Amino acid sequence: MVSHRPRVLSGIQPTSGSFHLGNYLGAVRQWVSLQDSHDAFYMVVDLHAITVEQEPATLRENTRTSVAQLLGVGLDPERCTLFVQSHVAEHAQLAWVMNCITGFGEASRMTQFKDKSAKQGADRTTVGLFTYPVLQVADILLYQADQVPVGEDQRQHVELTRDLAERFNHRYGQTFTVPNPYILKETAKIFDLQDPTAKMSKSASSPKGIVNLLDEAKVSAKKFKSAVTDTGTVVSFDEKEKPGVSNLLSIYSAISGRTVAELVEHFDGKMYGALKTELAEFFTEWVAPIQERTRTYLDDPAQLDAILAQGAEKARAVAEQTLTTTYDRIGFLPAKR
Ligand code: ATP
Ligand code: LTN
Repeated sequence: MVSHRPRVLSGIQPTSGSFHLGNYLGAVRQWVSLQDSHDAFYMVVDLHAITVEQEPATLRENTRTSVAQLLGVGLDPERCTLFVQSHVAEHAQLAWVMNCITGFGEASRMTQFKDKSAKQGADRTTVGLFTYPVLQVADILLYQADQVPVGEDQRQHVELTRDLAERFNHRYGQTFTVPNPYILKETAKIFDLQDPTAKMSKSASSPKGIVNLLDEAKVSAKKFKSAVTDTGTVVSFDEKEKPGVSNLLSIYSAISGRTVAELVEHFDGKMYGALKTELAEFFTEWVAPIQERTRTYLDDPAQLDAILAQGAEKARAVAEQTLTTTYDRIGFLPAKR
């Protein structure tokens, strides 16, 4: 069937045993809702994960858990193409081509690379980490994606994708769709519960401010209850003056579907403690079915493998076409078999 729906593509790294609320609210939740309106391609980006050191058994396990969680939060393999990046060889192949049209200075300006490499130190930073945004460019362009649902921290990488697509098209003729970022303002950046000026991140120094979807609900409830809040007592939304309370309100609003204004009214006359306790309770109920469904998928590895095999096949069909055209445009001889 020829699809006329716009295409979306996104990816998430299997670098941890669980997604956190930032991953879910910033990106994955949009993946779920876009399945119905868009031709959707979603992948677990294991090639990206090895840009920092990974233990093979852990990588394998985290990849499976990532896929199971994506299904657990509502991705439906009948309505989207769900696959693992390394199952489609074209990602690495197109990445090489993209590396060859990327300026060294241009790549050096990527803030995520600068942050991560500064944290790790030069000796532990790999060339793979340096060129990781270019692999992401290839991920997106291979599928001719119109939109890329991600959190705010990925905006620069989508900008790079646009620049490289335009550059290639200009040099070699129209080949790639120039994509747009799809970033929802309300949840573009979820903050750490202990340091509400820093983004919630898998690689944060302390786990206390990170709410993981697969943690025991009791553990997460405790994290909400001990979230750092601000001076004052009135529950109101003010990201500058009250970053802690505002972050909790954003989270509560996003998972409950109630607007921030409604919540502020609801907490009128109550203190911060009431917000934390209620959010902890709401989260506990909300996360239970997600955990349950994730467990069901993890308990059936054969089904998971079958879903991934089907996903990779659908993804390859698109990726092969784009790579063949790209190779031809560049001037590579066609491989006769
Ligand atoms: P790391 O800290 O190791 O970079 P991460 O926690 O940022 O990892 P990724 O796998 O890099 O997780 O991100 C997956 C998706 O989640 C991306 O689209 C990213 O923009 C989004 N995301 C990550 N953290 C947040 C956050 N705190 N708020 C909103 N979106 C986020
Ligand atoms: N770099 C992204 C993950 C990622 C991605 C992609 C996102 C890899 N390839 C393609 C969107 C489209 C990150 O979350 N760190």
